[in-house]
Amino acid sequence: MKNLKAICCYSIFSILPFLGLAQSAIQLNQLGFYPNAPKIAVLTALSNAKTFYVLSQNLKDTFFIGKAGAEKQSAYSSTKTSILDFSELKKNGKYIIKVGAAQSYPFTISNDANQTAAIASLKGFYFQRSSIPLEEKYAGQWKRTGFHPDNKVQVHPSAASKERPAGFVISSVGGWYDAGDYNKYIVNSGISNGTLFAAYEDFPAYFEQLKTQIPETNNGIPDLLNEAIYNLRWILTMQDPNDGGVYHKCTNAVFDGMVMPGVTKEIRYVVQKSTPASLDFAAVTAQASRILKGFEKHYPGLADSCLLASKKAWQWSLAHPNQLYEQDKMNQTFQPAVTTGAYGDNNVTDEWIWAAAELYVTTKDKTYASSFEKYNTNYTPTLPNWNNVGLLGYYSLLHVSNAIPAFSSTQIDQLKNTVIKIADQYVSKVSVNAFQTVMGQSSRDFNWGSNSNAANQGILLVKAYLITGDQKYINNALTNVDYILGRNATGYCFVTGIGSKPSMNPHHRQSVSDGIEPPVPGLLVGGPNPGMQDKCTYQFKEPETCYVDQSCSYASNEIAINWNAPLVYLSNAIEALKYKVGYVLK
Ligand code: 9MR
Ligand code: 9MR
Repeated sequence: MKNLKAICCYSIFSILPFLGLAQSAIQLNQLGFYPNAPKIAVLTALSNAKTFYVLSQNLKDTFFIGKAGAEKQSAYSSTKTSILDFSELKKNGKYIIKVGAAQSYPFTISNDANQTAAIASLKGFYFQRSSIPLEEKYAGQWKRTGFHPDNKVQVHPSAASKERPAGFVISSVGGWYDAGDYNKYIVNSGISNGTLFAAYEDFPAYFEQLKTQIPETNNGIPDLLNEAIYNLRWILTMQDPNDGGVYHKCTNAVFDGMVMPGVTKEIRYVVQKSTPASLDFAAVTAQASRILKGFEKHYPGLADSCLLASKKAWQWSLAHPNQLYEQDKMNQTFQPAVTTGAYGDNNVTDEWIWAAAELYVTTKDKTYASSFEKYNTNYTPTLPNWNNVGLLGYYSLLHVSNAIPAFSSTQIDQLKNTVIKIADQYVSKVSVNAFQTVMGQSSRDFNWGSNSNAANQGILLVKAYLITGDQKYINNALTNVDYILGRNATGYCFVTGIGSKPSMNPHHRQSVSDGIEPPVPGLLVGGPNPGMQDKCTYQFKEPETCYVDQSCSYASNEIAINWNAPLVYLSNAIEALKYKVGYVLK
C-alpha cells in the first residue's frame, strides 16, 4: 500500500516507461547514442509544445533544450512526425526526453551505445542451434534439454538416387533452426552464414576480441566464426558426396506444433537437390575455405574439404542448371507431401553470380571470373535477400579489389559504382522520410521480413563507406540501427531482450513453449508487413505500422536467421568503426 501511494504521486508518464510496457510518443534508439554521432528522436503524437528537453533520468537537470522540427506526414502510414535533433548534446550519461506531456524511454549517451545489440544478435544464433541441448552456463534461464538430433535423416523420395534410394539414412547433424520453426533450409542458411563470414572478413580485428559466452569461447577462434562454423558443418552434410548436388532442406514433412525442440519425434527428411541450394552451398563453402585457411591448426584440412565440396557443387550445378525447387509440383509426385517452408526461387542468375565471385576470390581461377561476367551481364543488382544474393558476390570481390587480376580497373569501378549508386539514392532520400531513416523510403521496404531490409540497407551503406571512406554512409547506416532499435512508426525495439519496449511474443516455438515470460533474447523479428499472410488480428494495417507483437503472427513477428545475420553485421560494423569515424574518443 505504501508503495502504491508513492507511485500515485508521480505523473503516470514518469512511471510507465520504467515498467517497460507503456507506449511512448517519442520514438528513438532505445539503447542510446554515441557521444559524437548524430542523435535523433521522433515525436509521433504531435503536441502544441514546440520545445523539447533532454533531462537527467530523475527529470531534475536539463542538459539540452531544442526546437521540435516541422510537422511531417509519413508516406507509409497516417503517422505525423516531428524530428527532435539533439546531436549537439555530447556528454555521456543517462537521459530522458520530454516534449509537452510526452516522455521518452530512458536512454544513454555512451561509447558503447550499440554494443548490447551487437553482442545479443550474435548470441541469438547460439539459441537457434539444433542437435544439442543448451546449457544453463551459456543459455541462462533459456536452457533446454531437448533438440532435433538429425543423426538419422531419411532421403525423401524426391531426392532418391541410385546410391541413396528413398529411405536411405544419412546424418545431418548440427546447424541452426531456420526461424520460429525447427527446419533447416540451405538457401536461407547460405545467405545467413555468408553474411556472418563477410562480417568477419570486413572486421577481423574487432571480432578477434568479441566474446559471446558460447561453449567454444576462448578456443582460439573468434566467437563469430565459432558460431558460423557450427552451421557450416551442417551445411557440408547436405551435399550428396556421390554427385556433389545439395539437398534443398532438412525438414519434417509438416511443421512441428508450437512445442519445445525434441518433443516431437517426426521423421526428418532431406528433400530434392536444387540448383539454388547447390550454388549457395558453393558460395559459402568457398568463402569458408579461404577464412579457415587462417585456422588450419584448429581445423586441419577443413579449408581444403570446403573448397573441394564447393567445386563439386559448382560442377553439379553446371550439369543441372535449372533444377528449381517447386514444392507443390514435387508433392504431386512424391509422398509424403512436404509443406514446410519452400524457399522456392525461380531465378538462379544471382546465385551463379555469388558462387562464381566467391570461388574466384578463393581460387583466382579465371574461369570463375568469366562465369561471373557471363551472368552479371544482364543482372540488375538490388538489395540482398534470401532469393537475391548477387550483391554478396560484388561485396566479396570489392573486399579484395586490389587482388582480382581477372577484372580490369574499369570492371572494378563498375562494381563499386553500382554499390555507391544505390547508397547515394538512400542518402538522398533520408531527409524526405518522416523518421529520417534510410528504411522506409519505399513501400517495397515493408514486406515479410522487412526488418532485414533495414539491416541489409545498412550493410550496403557500410560497404559504400569501406569503398569510399566517406563518413556520410556510416551516419546513414546508423539511421537504420536506430530504426530497428525503436525509431520507427510502431515504437517497438524489434530485437528481443533489449530496449524498453522490445517485441515480447515472437512466433518462435521455443519462446512460446518454454514457460519463461521473456522470449529467447537477441532475435530480430520480421517487422511491419502489410501482407498479413498469417491472418492474425492487426490493430494497424498501414505499411509501416502493420506489425503485431503476437506469437500467432508469423508474417510480422517470426524471427529468422537471415534477418538476424544482417543485424549482426550492421550492429557490429558500427561498433567496429566507431573510433575510426570519430563517434567516440579513445
Ligand atoms: O510456424 C510456421 C512458420 O515458421 C512459417 O514461417 C509459416 C509460413 O510458412 O508457417 C508457420 O506455420 C503455420 C502454418 O503455415 C499454418 N498452420 C499454422 C502454423 C503455425 O502457426
Ligand atoms: O522469409 C520468407 C519470406 O520471404 C516468404 O515470403 C515466406 C513465405 O514463403 O517465407 C519466409 O520464410 C519462412 C520459411 O518459409 C519457413 N521458416 C520461417 C521463415 C520466416 O518466416
